[in-house]
Amino acid sequence: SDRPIARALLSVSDKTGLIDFARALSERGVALVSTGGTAKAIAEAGLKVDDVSALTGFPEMMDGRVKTLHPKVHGGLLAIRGDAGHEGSMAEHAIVPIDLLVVNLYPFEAALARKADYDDMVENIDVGGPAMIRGASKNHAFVTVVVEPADYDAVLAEMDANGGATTFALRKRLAAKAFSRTAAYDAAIGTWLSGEAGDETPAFAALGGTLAQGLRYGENPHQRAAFYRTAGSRFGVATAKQLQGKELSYNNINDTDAAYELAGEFDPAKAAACVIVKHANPCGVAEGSSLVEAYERALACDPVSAFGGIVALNRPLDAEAARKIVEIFTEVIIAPEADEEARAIVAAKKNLRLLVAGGLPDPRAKGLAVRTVAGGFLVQSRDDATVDDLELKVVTKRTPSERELADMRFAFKVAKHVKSNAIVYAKDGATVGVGAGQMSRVDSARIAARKALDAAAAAGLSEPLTRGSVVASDAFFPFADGLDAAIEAGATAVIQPGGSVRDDEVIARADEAGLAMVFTGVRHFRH
Ligand code: 93A
Repeated sequence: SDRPIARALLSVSDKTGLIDFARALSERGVALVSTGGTAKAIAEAGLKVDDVSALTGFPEMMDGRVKTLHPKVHGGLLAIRGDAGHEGSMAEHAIVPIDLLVVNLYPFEAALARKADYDDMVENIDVGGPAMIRGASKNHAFVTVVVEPADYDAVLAEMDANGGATTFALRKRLAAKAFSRTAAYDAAIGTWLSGEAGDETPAFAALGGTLAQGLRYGENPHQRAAFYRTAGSRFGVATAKQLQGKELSYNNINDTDAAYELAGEFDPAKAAACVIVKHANPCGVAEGSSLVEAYERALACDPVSAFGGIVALNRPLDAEAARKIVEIFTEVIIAPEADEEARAIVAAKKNLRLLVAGGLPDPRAKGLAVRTVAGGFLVQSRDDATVDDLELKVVTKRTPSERELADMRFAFKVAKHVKSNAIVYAKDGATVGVGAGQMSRVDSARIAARKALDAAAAAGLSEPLTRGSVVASDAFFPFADGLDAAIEAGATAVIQPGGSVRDDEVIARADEAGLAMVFTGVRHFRH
């Protein structure tokens, strides 16, 4: 069971709230041990505190570089309580348990912000603090670790509610925060020193990952770049094995990721699926009874853009599909696997990169999506919503047919992976027009329809391929004009999130034109 906190070690650079916290601990019978400056501040407030040098039997030395780096400190933090061996070592070496560690680190980030000189920066690298934080955090089964004043009250509140002890739940949460803190701290140091050393590569790693591949350059030749793999990767481009072809470029990897993530939306047990991507947007997506059929239908959507594209498949590459794909210039093929015959066919194209990922990406998997902004970064959970899990609400007089419903689901899956504003026309499990990345939704709708006209002309058809199609929109139509473009193109059904203040207008327009429309209630912005 949780043991009452009997001894706390406090060592803080930021002394905000320190005295109140130390007093509160003291009042609860907790013995206080502290490093130089912290002990001085506590003693000056009239509280009883022991110097850490009394505990270690060593003076703080080397300008404070060595003050807590001692087995009496680390043993007290790391010992497993109740373990005969550990307790024996404690007894033998007169090590006392430390139940609460309160540390905030040398202000390295603040020194960075005030552009401190090199030596000052180096002196602001805390070593003993992170070591204690990591020890206490590892031993969170017994030890409470606090790395910022904002958590002082939570500790006191739990102590009061639990006879002087904290709960395992709080200790675990605080330990998680503590490891994140030391990681961010070291990342800041690594980034600064990388800049000083004139090589950003270690700084990239400091973002959290292991180097998967050095890259010749980034999005453009004057940018440096590298590819990192993060722990616990799902199946995807980072886990893929390149069987052949030229070295992957930064843009290849980015596009391959876009393509394969979309391929993962389609259950291989239900149908074969093929995605063709250019500049991180799908220019053709289709299902089929075989991969080759899926590929040919995907290609038909926009054969001009597909040139030099990335092809992603949801089933192992077979010979028939491989033979067809190599007919036009393709940068990358990615699939869960590739059979021997398919590999041999692709091998005839020396430059063509063939990647096998070992499995399909799981669209429902949890994960983080990160992007940088000037001076910081944005983090969000990945878009793990899939239309298969959503309840579709019919909002028009007409209910969609089964065929329309299937196409709407298909189109909405594709729209999720198209840069906003996204408009996707689909028919019989294949895209027939994709409008991506426009600043107005109506432009995306028009562009998608025009591309469908081009594809029809190229195929020698008199009718645009959007006739009798369904249309998906990644976000609601703010005005009825976006719908007008779809009606004009010949769409018969619409899938969209809904939620516009003008939904009534949009629904009325759909009813007028005899369209069926469903709302998903979920938006798929992608920027
Ligand atoms: O120079 S250190 O890396 N060496 C140490 O052994 C050590 N132990 C604690 N820095 C060390 N600390 C840090 O000192 C703490 O992380 C805290 O930021 C600071 C508190 O020092 P003082 O109590 O003297 O103000």
